[in-house]
Amino acid sequence: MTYEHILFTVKDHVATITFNRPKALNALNRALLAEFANAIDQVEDREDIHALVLTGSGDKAFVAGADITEINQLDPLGAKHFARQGLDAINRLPQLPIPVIAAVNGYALGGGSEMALACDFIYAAETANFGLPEINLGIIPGFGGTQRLARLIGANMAREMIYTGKMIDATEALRLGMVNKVFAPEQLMAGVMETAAVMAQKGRVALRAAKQAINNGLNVDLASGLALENDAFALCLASTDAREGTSAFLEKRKPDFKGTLSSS
Ligand code: DAK
Repeated sequence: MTYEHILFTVKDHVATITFNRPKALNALNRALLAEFANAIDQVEDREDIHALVLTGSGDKAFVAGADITEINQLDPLGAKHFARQGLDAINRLPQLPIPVIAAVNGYALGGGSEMALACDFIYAAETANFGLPEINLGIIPGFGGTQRLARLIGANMAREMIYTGKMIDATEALRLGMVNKVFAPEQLMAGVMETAAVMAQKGRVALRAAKQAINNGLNVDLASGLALENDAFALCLASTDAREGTSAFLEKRKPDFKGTLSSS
């Protein structure tokens, strides 16, 4: 597939998807979402990709939401199709076996905030703004915002943001725990890539196990979550990486992780 609305690059085991409709502040239209889904397929299939970064083109926006021109034309059936297309793609981010960082370089509004919230964590430029302004359009967040925002920053702060549609800046997002780190705009990608590179050197089996244990554990009670962790831990010990990591420590050398199970 040739991409028109996104850029897809891979360097040093880190893939970057850049939403690339700067004239529309990188708004998510159907064509972009189809390309995004295709790029996620590639990320899932390629074992040489150990981390994924999402960001936006230009210095103004990460993603200013779903494309309002398209929403304006949606009938209920079209809305269902649009929702499925967007939700399928966005919901795959927490399921990917590798860490996903949102590098929020400007406006992350509506579907843009929801895209960032589906990532493992968010780094932001000082100039970033977050919001779920759907209420101003007579709709509600439809790509998971009511659920993921409330789980991340608490129901009351999520209610205030969603009921008022007001934006918050990067400093406030950091205070609320929505964002992990804030950077000067020109430092953002370097900061993101530094963390992505650290994660990319770890064993794939352990990274995947940690991600699944955290994400699946958040949806269940503590005892069930601890049982999930236990299973995930056992899986790590079936990997060559666990033997390599512990041997490397004892032999005082750097581990060389292969990301495979012992039997493969
Ligand atoms: N869609 C389409 N075009 C957009 C856009 C968007 N979301 N946001 C900005 N643009 C376009 C503007 O129309 C303008 O185009 P031209 O007039 O130059 O042709 C260009 O980008 C630059 O924007 P502005 O001139 O407005 O720039 P400003 O700096 O003055 O303002 C702004 C920046 C981000 C504050 C403003 O553009 C703005 O408020 N944008 C809209 C933000 C918004 O409301 N986003 C939420 C969209 S609703 C669903 C599931 C999910 C969703 C929908 C359905 N289903 C379950 C069916 C998701 C909904 C949303 O995300």
